[in-house]
Amino acid sequence: MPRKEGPKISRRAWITTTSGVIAAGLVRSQSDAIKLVAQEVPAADPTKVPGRLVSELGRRASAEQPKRLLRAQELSSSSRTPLADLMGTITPSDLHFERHHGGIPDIKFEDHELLVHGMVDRPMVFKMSDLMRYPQVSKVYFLECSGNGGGVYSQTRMPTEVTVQAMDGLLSTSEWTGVPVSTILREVGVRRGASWILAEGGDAAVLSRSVPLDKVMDDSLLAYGQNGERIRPEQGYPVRLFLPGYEGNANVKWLRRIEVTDRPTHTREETSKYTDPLGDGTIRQFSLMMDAKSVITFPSYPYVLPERGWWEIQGLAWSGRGRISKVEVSTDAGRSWVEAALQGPVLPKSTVRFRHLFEWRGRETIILSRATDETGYVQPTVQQLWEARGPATSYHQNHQRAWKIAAGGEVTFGLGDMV
Ligand SMILES: Nc1nc2c(c(=O)[nH]1)N[C@H]1C(S)=C(S)[C@@H](COP(=O)(O)O)O[C@H]1N2
Ligand SMILES: [Mo]
Repeated sequence: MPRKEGPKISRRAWITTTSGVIAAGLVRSQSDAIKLVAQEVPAADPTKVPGRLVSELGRRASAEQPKRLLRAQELSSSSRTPLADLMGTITPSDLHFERHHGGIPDIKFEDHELLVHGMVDRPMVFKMSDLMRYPQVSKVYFLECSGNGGGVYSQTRMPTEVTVQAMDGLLSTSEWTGVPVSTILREVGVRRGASWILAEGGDAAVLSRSVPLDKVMDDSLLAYGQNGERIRPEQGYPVRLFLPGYEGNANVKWLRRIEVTDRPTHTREETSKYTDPLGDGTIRQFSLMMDAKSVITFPSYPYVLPERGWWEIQGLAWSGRGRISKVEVSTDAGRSWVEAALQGPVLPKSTVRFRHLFEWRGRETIILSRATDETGYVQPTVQQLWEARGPATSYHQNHQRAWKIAAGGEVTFGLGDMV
């Protein structure tokens, strides 16, 4: 191992410094000494030098620096989770994908207010301290933007050098903590005849969406916690609406108002956008459910299989309708399928990791995955999706993905070979 030249620190200097006596001229403070030892002698046997001491906040190993992939167009911006770099199912909070229509507002926890009104007996304003007094729940759920997978390719443009992150990185999974919306709606008393709510965000986009009351009363949360700490500003601090299994857009962040109504409000986000033209002149509206989907994260572009032999295909599967019941994998371009192992626990409306060991014999092939959920819904092929939905829509692209493995081991996006 080549060693970096640097100021020499003797064992004696270190010991003297940590005991509180400053070694003359060598280091100025105890923390400097810790830094010097850690940085200047990287190749030393770690059992022969003292290690770094405690810190208030943890950090990643310097060689492990996964990053979100950014896109920004004026005020509209997004960042994508590096799915292929992660393990298990939980997304580290600083790698959760983001989608902001008007940037991230700077909201103070103490100042934030949530107004709940409309068809209710007692309109109320809740401070965060009020919301936090209600019994809280914590649940693991995925969140996916309905634009995930759209935009990267189309029927006429099928690039091969696409990463999982660029294609499907608008997907993350967290443990969300909050109070069920049903608790708060019982508090204000929903009037007979009410059937929808309008949820409104306190950001520069004032993003607002209509949600059926049934869904809201079923399993929706006012989420103020994410993976054990308060929700991040990017995810809607101090509180967001969380609708398990529903398209990302309806999960209104920085939530400031809920209006109980007897019809959908037809906001901008559910008329000009987040609707799916079906190609026959009609348009699908309120396509809120995220249908079952799976992606192979390994092997995927830009990975190169270094040698033939046994490799474990891995990926993620999820469904907004409930649990994933099985994931099948094909290693021969969809001619035959085998059931992959699911790495439990298999939670409803959450991601599950699947694995399948396959022997790569050094021949060109295409690998695919196909998820089925507990309702019997099967992830469609891209042809089935285009037939049902037409070519114009870029939302809800949940069809099977394909990776092509070349004879040399190079892995590229293989959907172009499947259509
Ligand atoms: N108030 C508000 N809520 C919002 C948005 C927004 O821009 N403003 N973006 C929506 C979209 S399109 C998605 S996909 C999700 C993204 O949530 P995340 O940034 O926590 O991943 O939030 C939704 N909620
Ligand atoms: Mo989104």
